[in-house]
Amino acid sequence: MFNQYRKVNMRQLLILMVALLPSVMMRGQSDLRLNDLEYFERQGVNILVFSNSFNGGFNDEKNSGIEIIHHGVRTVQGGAVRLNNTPEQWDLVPTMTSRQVDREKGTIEVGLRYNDYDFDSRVVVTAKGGAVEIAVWLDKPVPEKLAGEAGFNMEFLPSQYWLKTYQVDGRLGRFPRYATSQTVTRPNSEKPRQFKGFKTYDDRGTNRFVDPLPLETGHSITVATDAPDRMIRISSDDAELKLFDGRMLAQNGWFVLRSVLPTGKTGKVVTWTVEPHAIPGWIREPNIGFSQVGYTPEQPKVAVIELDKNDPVQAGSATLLRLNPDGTTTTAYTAPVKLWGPYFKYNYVKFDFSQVKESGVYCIEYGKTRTNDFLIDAHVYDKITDATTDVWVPIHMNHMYVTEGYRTWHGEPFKEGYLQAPESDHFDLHRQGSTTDTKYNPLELIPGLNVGGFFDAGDFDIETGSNINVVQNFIRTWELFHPQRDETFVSQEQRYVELHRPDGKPDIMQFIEHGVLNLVTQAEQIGHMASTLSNSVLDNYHHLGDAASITDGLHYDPSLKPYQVSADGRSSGTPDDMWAFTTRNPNLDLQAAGVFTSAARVLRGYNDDLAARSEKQANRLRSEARELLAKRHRNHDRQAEADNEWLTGTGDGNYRNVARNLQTMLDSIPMKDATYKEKLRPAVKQYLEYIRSFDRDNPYGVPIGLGNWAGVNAVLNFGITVNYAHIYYPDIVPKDEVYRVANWLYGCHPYHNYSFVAVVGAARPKQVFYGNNRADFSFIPGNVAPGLLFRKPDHFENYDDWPFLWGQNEGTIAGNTQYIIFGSSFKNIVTE
Ligand SMILES: [Ca+2]
Ligand SMILES: [Ca+2]
Ligand SMILES: [Ca+2]
Repeated sequence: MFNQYRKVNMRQLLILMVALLPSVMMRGQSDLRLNDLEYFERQGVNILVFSNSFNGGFNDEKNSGIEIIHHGVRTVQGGAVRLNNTPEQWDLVPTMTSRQVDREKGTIEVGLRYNDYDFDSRVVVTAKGGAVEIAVWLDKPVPEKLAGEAGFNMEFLPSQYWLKTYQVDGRLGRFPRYATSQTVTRPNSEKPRQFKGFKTYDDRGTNRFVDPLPLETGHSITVATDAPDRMIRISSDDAELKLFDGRMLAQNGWFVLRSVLPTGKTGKVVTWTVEPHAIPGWIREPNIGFSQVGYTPEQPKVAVIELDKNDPVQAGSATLLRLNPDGTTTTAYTAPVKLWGPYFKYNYVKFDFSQVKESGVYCIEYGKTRTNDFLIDAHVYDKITDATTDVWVPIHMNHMYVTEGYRTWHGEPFKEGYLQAPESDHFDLHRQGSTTDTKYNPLELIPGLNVGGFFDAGDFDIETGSNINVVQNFIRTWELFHPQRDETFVSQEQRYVELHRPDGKPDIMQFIEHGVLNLVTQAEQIGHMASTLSNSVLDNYHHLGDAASITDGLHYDPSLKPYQVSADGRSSGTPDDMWAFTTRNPNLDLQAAGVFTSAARVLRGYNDDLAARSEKQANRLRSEARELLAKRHRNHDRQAEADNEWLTGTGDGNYRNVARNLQTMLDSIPMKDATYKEKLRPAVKQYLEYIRSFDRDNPYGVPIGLGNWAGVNAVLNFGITVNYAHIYYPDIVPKDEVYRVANWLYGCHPYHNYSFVAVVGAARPKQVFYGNNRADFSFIPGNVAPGLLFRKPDHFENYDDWPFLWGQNEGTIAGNTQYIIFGSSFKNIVTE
């Protein structure tokens, strides 16, 4: 069968096209064409023009502007008028003011604006044969303040270009594996403003910022001269092209190609011709999605095969191969694949090998593509939560020294504690209102907050909402499963955690205690819940490395000079202390009260003092919050009524409504009488419809998120609800339904077939993504990736060679603790 990724010669291709594939001939033309989805397309090349625009929240997320998806991988983005040689995440981004698509002319034009500088430009992209022309137009000259700073930039993904060669005006070079090019410093006064006036750098009192020098300068460049799938030719007659290494300033920087806009000029000021090489007849290798963890003998086993739209799907079949202990490989099962159909840019077929039940080592073959091996065995799911509970979670314990064998994961962070945040319109979506809502003055130390709590993964703040979720997840895990597992030594007295050292106490109880310690202390010291305990300065928010080195551990004393340390060695003039953001939010207080009540219940007999403190704060916060909310004229009763309408059948309840509410209802079954459970039955029946609606929605049968965050939380929530619907109503929701989310997590998903859970029993887990090790190009065992990030209009991706994109690669403390519930309940069902 002709269905694999191959570099075929044109003659072979023509024969095949004529014989088999009239549709390939239509699409195989070498010109870029503006397609119905408003991007430029030829086989192997997609050029997107602001299908994804810069979003204000986190500024440059390396997901926007002009982007190139090159032979299936998004390797270029950030094409826009920018104000820096190598923009960092918090440098200003342009607002897209207009986007016009002219099909007749084959152009896309976007208007870009920098409000801070009253600076407008237009970028016009036009298809010209196999290339696009990108032109920057100005109606007014570049503002004086941005002269020499504003330019047109495009950014190249380092992990796809490093060690590949480039050629600039005939001179050869190689993209460096690590950033080691040259820089200069310039006065801060010349630096274009950054996000809300914050600074990404600590200039150590020099009043100067670092500016990278170009690796090369010229009028024509070919990148990846040695790799046809990555090769791009770019030339400009009217502007100089400069190649920079964005990693000089920030590890998450990309290679940047840039032309500075001329000053004093209007009209068409910069013109580039950009021609991504297309491998003739390129067809993407099929992505065979399956569970890398494997399958139990009796469970349904369906691989989903993702196919290039130019890959023929008719009449194909797939084979399950058995790898025998004597070194031979035999065919265990062969069957025709079943067409599911198109979903966004690819076609999907399914291969059902459920009838193979013999324990053993297998792999799947489709055409010339063969997967890695996997197991069919009764025990494949036995250890799916161990890495998360034993490794990932303890490493994310804040205010502790955490060690494992010979390795210290981090020292004790934030020894100096937290200051009352002053009024601030801050970064990371935080804000402190005009009053503190506390007895503390701005920048006064709030005592005792540096205890307990969990890092918010890629950053090191205590997001209170997430920490509440985390404690709730642990409490649920404890109350449902009572896991006695003890693989972690935790001493609050020594502020010391050691992995793989049992200490006679169940780890989950210690995690609950650790989370509650921070939350209760917040309630006691602040009087209510902080929205977050976070960084005061942007130059330590983006910290990479040991959390203990984020701040200097010394109290900030404004009477000292910056970087000066007091004679007694206990304070410094460096304003790096973390802040507590304390604007009162009674809804958050109510959530905390809920978790304190549960915490008091489970901690009683384990840590009576903390249980009593929890209960006291629960009662106080609850009554105060209700009073505050009543004053704000919120009508809770009406909301509760609306939430319950679907249950009694008086509302407009359809199954999506049910989906929103069912988990809460299932959770209360143990507390209610039998009639309640009976009353829920129609809702559970509707929920089964909802579960099965995903079989029509997409080829993978789970809710797939299309937002800026890939959405593993929604998938896990779905999985947990399916599990509990099955546990309480096995006659309505059959056991076969519970495997959907496990399949998705462990490799049956678009783009690649790696497990989203680091190291978990999987033959091919993801290897590059992060918790609090963002720059390590590695993983922390047990981490769960957000998953498949959707880029408009039709592209899913999950890089496994570039960690930094939070929407696809940042495992979070809330998501990972949800995974523990999902995994624990799933294991119980499977082994029942
Ligand atoms: Ca955060
Ligand atoms: Ca323990
Ligand atoms: Ca300090």
